[in-house]
Amino acid sequence: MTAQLIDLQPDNSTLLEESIAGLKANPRRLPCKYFYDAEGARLFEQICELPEYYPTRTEIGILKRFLPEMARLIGPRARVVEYGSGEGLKIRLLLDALQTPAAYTAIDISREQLRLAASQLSRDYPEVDIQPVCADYSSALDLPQPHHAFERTVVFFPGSTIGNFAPAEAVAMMRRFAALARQGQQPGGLLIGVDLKKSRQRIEAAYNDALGLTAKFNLNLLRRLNREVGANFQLDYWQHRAFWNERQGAIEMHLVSQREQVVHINGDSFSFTAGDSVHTENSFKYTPEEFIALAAEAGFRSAGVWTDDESLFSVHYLTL
Ligand code: AVJ
Repeated sequence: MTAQLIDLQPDNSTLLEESIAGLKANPRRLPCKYFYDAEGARLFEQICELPEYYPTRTEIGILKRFLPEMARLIGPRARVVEYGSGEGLKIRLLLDALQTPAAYTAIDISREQLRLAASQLSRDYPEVDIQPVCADYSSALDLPQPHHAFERTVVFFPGSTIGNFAPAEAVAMMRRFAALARQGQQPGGLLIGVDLKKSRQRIEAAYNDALGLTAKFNLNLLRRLNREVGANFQLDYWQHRAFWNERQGAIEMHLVSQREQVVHINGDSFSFTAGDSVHTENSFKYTPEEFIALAAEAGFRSAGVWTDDESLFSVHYLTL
């Protein structure tokens, strides 16, 4: 039986308010968490299959190779809490490797994708207490307690989604993970995927794919604002731009206005000239040492770091 989905999802008024605040800010920005409407979630799944987009397949390779070792470090009867569960593919690898996992809380902002993933997991893992929670996890959440007894809590945050948060926000978020990892009879930990620094060429190719799916994914945010909050963006007046910002250690995605134009959203109007940009996403990359230092600020210490043969991506296990 599928557990009832707990819906803490913000409504359209939050989307409207945050978007207007971002477009009034200098520099202009829109929150990347809003990429993931049904269409955006579908486009992101397709991005993960692209030859240029190395993170997903590389992380899955690392998990497949090293999960037995990771699972030994985690220990038996764990409750797993995943932030940004998406399609629910990676959690299967983790549940398969863990010794008698007790419960799985899946948190995601994309409601229909979450509902589908949770029902498939409940069917395939009947002995695990599956709890889908639809929410924006960028601020603190009240999570449900599992129905099953568990020994420790492990937070699972794969995909390098931590890179979408600026370092200070990433520390704040990991402090919340640390508090969660203290729940249970034994101290738990954080299993987290982190994209590694590498050549500009390799990173920029991953965010400027030849098929143009990343551009579509970026532009879909404007389409969503048109549909859900009555904005009137003209999609063909905007262009996708992604570049590696060496100083920040992040790839930046922007939408660049191709001409002079005015956009209306709910009584506000926004003027753009050709070349004006709206910053839609940061994706920070870290060396293992940089990330261990960041996690230490949140109270974690490194229990293991695994990478692939090309040193493209890393998975860390951090304990309290
Ligand atoms: C959601 C963090 C995995 O930053 O690489 C993919 C999203 N943006 N292509 C990333 C994304 C553009 C992505 N993560």
